[in-house]
Amino acid sequence: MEKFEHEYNAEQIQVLDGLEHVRKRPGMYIGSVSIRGLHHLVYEIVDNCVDEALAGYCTHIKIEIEPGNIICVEDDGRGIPVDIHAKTKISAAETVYTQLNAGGKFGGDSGYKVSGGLHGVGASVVNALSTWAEVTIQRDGGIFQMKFERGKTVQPLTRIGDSDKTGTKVRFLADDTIFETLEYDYETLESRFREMAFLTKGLSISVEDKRGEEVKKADFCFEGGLNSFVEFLNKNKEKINQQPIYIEKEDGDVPVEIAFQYTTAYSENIYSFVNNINTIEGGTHLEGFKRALTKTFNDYAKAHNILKEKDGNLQGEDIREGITAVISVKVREPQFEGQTKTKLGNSNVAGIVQSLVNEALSNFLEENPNIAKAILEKCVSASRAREAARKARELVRRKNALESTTLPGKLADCSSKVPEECEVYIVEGDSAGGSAKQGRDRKFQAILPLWGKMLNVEKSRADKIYNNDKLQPVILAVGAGIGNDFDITKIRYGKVIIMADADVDGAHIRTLLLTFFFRYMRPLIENGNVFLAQPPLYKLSKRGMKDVYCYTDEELTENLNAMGKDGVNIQRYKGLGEMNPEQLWDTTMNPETRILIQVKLEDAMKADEIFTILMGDEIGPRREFIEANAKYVKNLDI
Ligand code: 0RA
Repeated sequence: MEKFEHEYNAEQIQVLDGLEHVRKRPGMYIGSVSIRGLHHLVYEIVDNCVDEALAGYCTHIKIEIEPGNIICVEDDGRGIPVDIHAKTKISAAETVYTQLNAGGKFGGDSGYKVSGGLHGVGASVVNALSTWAEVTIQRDGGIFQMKFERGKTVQPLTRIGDSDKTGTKVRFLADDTIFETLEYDYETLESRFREMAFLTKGLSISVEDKRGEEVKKADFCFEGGLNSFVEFLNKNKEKINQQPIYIEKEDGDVPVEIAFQYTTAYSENIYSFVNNINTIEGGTHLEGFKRALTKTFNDYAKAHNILKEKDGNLQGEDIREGITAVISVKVREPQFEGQTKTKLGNSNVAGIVQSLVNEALSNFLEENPNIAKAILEKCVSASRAREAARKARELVRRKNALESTTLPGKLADCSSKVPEECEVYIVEGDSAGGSAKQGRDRKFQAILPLWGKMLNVEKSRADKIYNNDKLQPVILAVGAGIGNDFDITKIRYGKVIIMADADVDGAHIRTLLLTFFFRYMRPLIENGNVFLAQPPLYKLSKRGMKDVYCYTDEELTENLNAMGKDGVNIQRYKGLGEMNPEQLWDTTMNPETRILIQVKLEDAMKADEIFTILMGDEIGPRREFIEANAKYVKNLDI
């Protein structure tokens, strides 16, 4: 067996400093040391394989989560080069794994390696943040292996056998002294790999979770690329055009792939990617797409007399109602801007995307007049609804101006006017509302009781929503408008807390309100202002002891074992209304003792899917979802 030369020169010492810095400030390299950062390690390694696929040399990537949370990623690419690197005097492969930013120099010649954002930090960062890592390379007729501990080489690249295959395999164990948890979430990884497979047409990605007794696995390979992606996103929706409209073209050195399809839903679902990174804040590629849609549909509608000259133009939002679209561009030197560095700034991309979409869409509309008509009918009625919504909103404004108050009558407001310290409890039902009003701390807690049947916004347009007597109080109480006009800086409360019973009706109200916030006040969720109150399920009382409240069945069992079962009275709370004001304060509203669940938006795509399933028209998917998730439901009262 041959060993590669391994010596430490000045350059090597710098390398060690670099990796030391990664371990000191991991957040700078991978965003955080939470589960997000942990998952990022895997994406980082898989991204390198995807680059090899984009360069045309890799067709299959296999990811395994082994028992003990060891990650194994294997590809069938050319294998990382094993020859001695002239400058560092160590093998190219070891350089890639130990030198910060070496990835760029060795990262294949796909040329689209990302330099901004969190991505592209490379294998060396993963190595630095791992208790150990082991890389096995097959190429040039041999099998080569190297090993590391916390980023430091413990076995330089060594030839360990012969092989006529090529490829790279990486195994690593993330460092538990750095990460909050090592427990990978299979579902999160799976959906990211599905997304990667959609974004790289024809690439096969398989993932397997071998940690538990029940092995979970999935294989992804989509010859249809983004076409398949859009079909997947729309699987539970009613389509207007049965086949997505598909564009794949390269212009000015910028490869563009776009697919979009109209559904009968009212929401707009557009996802955009640059170099396979989800650009959550959008940017120039998205702007170009939107401009092309607005212009092409307006031109077509005018030319075919669907819109008369005297009618104004359709607005962009009318034309995007019910659309599902995925836009993917590859940009050599992307500039990422915005708060989370996920907004594309390169201005030339807008024009490139716009002209490609203009051309492809106008051809499509000319060739498919029936589909064009169906889509435009929907746009026109969206436009009418928007106009009606504007009038409804003005009416609300004027009425409030006359009554010289903008607050709903049912709201029991708090005395403080400092939004950061104020909270509003949205409470279902009469008696619970009464208890909450008496039990609260009126300095900073406001109560808004809701009565009767709540509107399902998934099945209604904006005009109906403004006019709805159940939602209007919520809109006015929050005080920041709605839809495109929603202005997070105007919110009147830092916490908007939904307080509903722990039964099916309560769950229904919660879901209806969350759907409303998700579709019409999304920044409120994104900004972390929405919470769910957690009322207790049981009260245990025993003579001579303080009452104990239990919030889960596990807690009940635990406490019964602590207290001893004899002489304990167990009261099961069916609803909030069964608690007196003092109990409600103690258990659910007192910031010192209550449990609040913050509603987070981890994944807009997943959220859209769930709201569509739960609140949309189709019954089959809803039943499947409920059956599949029944095991998570703890307190089902039927
Ligand atoms: C640069 C050059 C060559 C291969 C790779 C990079 C490569 C990197 C990774 C990372 C994970 N899997 C990978 N597979 C390949 C090969 C250049 C040549 O053979 O001429």
